[in-house]
Amino acid sequence: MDVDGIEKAALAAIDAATDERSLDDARVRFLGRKGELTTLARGLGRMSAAERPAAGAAINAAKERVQSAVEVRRRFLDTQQLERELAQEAVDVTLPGRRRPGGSLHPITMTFRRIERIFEAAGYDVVSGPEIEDEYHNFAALNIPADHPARAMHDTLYLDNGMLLRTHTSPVQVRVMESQPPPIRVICPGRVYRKDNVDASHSPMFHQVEGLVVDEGIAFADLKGAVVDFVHGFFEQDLAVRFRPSYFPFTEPSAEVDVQCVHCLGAGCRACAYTGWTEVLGCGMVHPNVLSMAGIDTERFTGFAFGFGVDRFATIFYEIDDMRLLFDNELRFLEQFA
Ligand code: 2U9
Repeated sequence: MDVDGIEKAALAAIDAATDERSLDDARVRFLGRKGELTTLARGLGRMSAAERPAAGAAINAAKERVQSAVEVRRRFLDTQQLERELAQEAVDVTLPGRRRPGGSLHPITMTFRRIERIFEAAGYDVVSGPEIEDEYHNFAALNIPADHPARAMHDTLYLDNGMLLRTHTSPVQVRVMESQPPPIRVICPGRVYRKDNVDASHSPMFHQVEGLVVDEGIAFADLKGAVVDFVHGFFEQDLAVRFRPSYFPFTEPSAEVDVQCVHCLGAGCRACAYTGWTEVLGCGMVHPNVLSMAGIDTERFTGFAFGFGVDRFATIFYEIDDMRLLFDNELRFLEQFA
C-alpha cells in the first residue's frame, strides 16, 4: 500500500485543477465512493490486527489532508472566479450619464402659479375644495334658485347619487364662510365642469380662480383696486381696465371686466374682434343673501368676489389661439413652454 504516493498524486491533481469541475473530478478520483483512498481504507479489513491501526491512521490522515487541500483549492478557485467576474463587470464611473428627456410644467400650471403668487403677495390665502359637490353649495347657497337657467341639465353634469360636478369654484368660498368668521381673504383655484361641447374656446372641464374678501367696510372701490392690481401684476403692463355693469345671482352690484387688448393695445385687431378690449373677469359685491345663508352678519360685514377662467388667461398670456391645444397633451406643443 502506497498512501504517500496516492496522497502526492491527489495533491498534484488538486493543484492542477483549474475550475470547479476538474477539482470535483480530482476529489471523486481520490475521495469518492470508489476513490483511490477510499478503496485503500476498504482494504484495511484484509490486514492483520497488528498492521491495521497504523495503516488506518495513515490513511485517515492522508484523507484529511487531501480533503482540506480540496477545500483550500475550491476557495482559491471561487475567489479567482469572483475576481474575473468583477473585472468583467467593472463600471466606468467616469462615463457621463444617459440624459432623460426633461419634463416641464404645463402652461395651465404655470398660469395658476403666477396667479397664486400675485394674490399671496396681496395677503390672500389659497384654498381648495371638492370637485364633487352638492346642490346646496354649488347653487342654493349662491342665491341661484331651483328654476335658474344655470341649473338646467344642459349646463351641469349630475352624478347618479344626486351630487354634481361643481360648475364653478364658488362652493369652496361658501365652505370657507361656513367654517371661519371674517376677515376672509381667499382665492380658490381649481377644475370646474360644464356640459359644454369642445371648440376653440370651450371645454367640458376648465380651470377657474375665484376670490372672496369679506370684512367690515369692504366697498366696490376695494374690488376695483384688487382687480386692477391683479390684472397689472399678471400682464406686467399697466393695461387699461374697464368695468361694465352685469348680472350674477351671487353678487349685487355685478360687473364684467375688460382689459385693453395685449396684442394691439387698443387699436383693434383680429384677437379682440377689432374692439380693442378683451373680456377677462366677472365680479361684484357679495349678495347679502349669500352672506346671511353662510351665517355672516350683513349689518356688520360686506364683501366682494370675482371669478375668471385660467385657460383664458393662459391663452392670452402665451398667445395660444385654440384652447384645445391646452388639453391635447401634444408634446410638440407643450415643449414650447419648457
Ligand atoms: C361667493 C360669492 C360670490 C364669484 C364670481 C364671477 C363673478 C364670474 C365667471 C368668469 C368667467 C366664471 O370662468 S368663468 O366662466 N365668474 O363672472 N364669479 S363673481 O362670486 C362669488 C363666489 C362665491 C360665496
